[in-house]
Amino acid sequence: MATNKKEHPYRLEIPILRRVGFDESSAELLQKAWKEGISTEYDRLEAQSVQCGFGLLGLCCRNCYMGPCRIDPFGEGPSAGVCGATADTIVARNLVREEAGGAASHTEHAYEVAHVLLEVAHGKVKGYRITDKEKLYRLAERLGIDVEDKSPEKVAALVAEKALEDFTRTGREPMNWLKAKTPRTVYKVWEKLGLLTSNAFHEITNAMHRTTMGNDADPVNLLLAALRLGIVDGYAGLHLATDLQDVLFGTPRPLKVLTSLGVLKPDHVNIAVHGHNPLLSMKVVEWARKLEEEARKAGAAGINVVGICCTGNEVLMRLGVPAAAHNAQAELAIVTGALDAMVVDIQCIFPSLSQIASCYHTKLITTFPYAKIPGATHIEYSPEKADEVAEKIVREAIEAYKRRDPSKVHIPSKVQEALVGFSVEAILDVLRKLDPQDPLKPLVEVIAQGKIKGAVGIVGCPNPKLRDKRITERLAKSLIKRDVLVVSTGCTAIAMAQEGLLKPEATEKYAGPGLKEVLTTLGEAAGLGAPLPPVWHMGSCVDNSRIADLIGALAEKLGVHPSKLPVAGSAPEFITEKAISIGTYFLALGIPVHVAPAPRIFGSSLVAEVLTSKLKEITGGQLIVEYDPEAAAEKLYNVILEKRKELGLES
Ligand code: BF8
Ligand code: SF4
Repeated sequence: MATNKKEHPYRLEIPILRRVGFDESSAELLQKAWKEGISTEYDRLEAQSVQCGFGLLGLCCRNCYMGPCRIDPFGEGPSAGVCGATADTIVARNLVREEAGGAASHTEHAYEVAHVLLEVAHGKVKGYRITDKEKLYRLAERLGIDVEDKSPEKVAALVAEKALEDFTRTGREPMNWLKAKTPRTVYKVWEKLGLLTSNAFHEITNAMHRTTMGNDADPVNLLLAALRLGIVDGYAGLHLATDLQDVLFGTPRPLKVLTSLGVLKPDHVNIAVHGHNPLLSMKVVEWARKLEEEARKAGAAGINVVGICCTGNEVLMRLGVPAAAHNAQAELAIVTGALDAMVVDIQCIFPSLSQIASCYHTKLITTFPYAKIPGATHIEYSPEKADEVAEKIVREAIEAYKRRDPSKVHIPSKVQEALVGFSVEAILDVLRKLDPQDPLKPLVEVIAQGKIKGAVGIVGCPNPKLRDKRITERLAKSLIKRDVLVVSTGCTAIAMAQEGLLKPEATEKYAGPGLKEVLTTLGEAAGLGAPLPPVWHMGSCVDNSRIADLIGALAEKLGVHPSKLPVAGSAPEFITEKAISIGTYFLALGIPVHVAPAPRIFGSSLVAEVLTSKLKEITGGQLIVEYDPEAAAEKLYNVILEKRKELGLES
């Protein structure tokens, strides 16, 4: 059993844990973990303190074996690496490498989905089908495909080929998705800057190449490469994944769902799907439904699939599968002792899960050939074997259920309701009730009238370094109070759902008067009999593409560059390299982006200056770093007011 001998500040009584800032369920389970001698991410974080100052500033380079080299931020020690690389070069190179990691994650995810769509179109893979034909045809038209008289399969094949072209193109033609989905005003800016990328995989390879020892030492040139990676992440990652997943699995529509760790059921076989790729999680849900009877034979009341992280969001948004946990609660989901299997695919899966699962009867099942964890059971997924694999996984869970020790079970009682499923299509459906011909018009009007001041996308992860401050929830509340609409994706959406911010009641409780009025009108139009919630859940992290689509639609409608709109982004507790590349995509689009913790750029005054200030004149984007939620809300609000003023709108 994993123990941590050191006494830890988190090892406190539940009331104190709550007072420190943990949500009720996490507090209960942290204390259970402590009593059982299990170390969690918070213990390991403590063991890592104090974290390296060179690393935090981005001033450490390990890119060759003359190093590792470090630059002294105080100017007393070395000012260059052995090769002569300066702080500016090292910081910029490190940023590019982080983004290459992020963009590689999203693009490979999208690439795999594109392959499956092609195989489905050719009838080679039987486990999947084309679900949203309307979206498929719309997408095809946007990509310039002639769809007339073509079957869905034929169109799907052509769309999938267009997608795969964005990873294989040898010429300099811009990526298909970039051409199809970039707002015209943005496209022109990028064209001038030489940012129209052609081949996503080549761009990532080039990023690794140019940052090796003895290549690109020009920090400004490296920052342009960073923007290119953001654009690759945006189109060949986020947009491509969302679009094709909607085609295969359906575009989300509003759904009432349950969230929080309390969605685990004491009398059911509990299976958590964790990771990112819906190719697997959708199948697990399907097979759980098929094998209910077997679960009953094993003495359970049924099978309860719950979601964790982004693949959880995928099945939450499309099937209403309850979202049990965000990333910072994944370990705690096992600590409940009630989880029979946790099945994981790719990304954001802590290796610690294996060690914690070994303290219980929980089966940790890895499925992707490039994401294995020592101690886990590996059942390898492939699109051809999707059904077979999902069936086997569910059977493993039923077997594990028989070994569950009831004396070790503690499921927190709190369950929170939420309204989710705010795809752009779903939002337009609601708006169409107010204006069937011009659905965006009512939205533009309420913004112009100042009833809604603007919108902020609060996205990304919960970071254990900042979790006890609950920046995400506090930032959201503060913005809503100021009549700013919040849209959300990823784990932050789960955290805000747990806080009750995705319920109509939250509008009554937290929204400013203008926002409340608008959400009430929209809720009535939607036939909800209650206001829409003040936070709109738009999906997983790849679904940040939906936010970009909404911004793009508004910008095109008004004929302005997105940087003119009273909108901003925030990743208030981000963790991953993926968050860095998503953030850069939005910076490239011209959107102000708030983040915490500080990205590792502050070791270079040049890089910091460009991203926090000069970029405004280049793409319109601006990086804002702020750890305090109230101050962050104030800064974002001021950015929104400034943009309103520039548009000639009253504040
Ligand atoms: O892609 S929000 S912890 S699960 S990185 Fe990871 Fe962050 Fe969660 Fe989703 Ni996104
Ligand atoms: Fe040091 Fe330069 Fe090698 Fe980096 S590339 S480790 S700065 S010598």
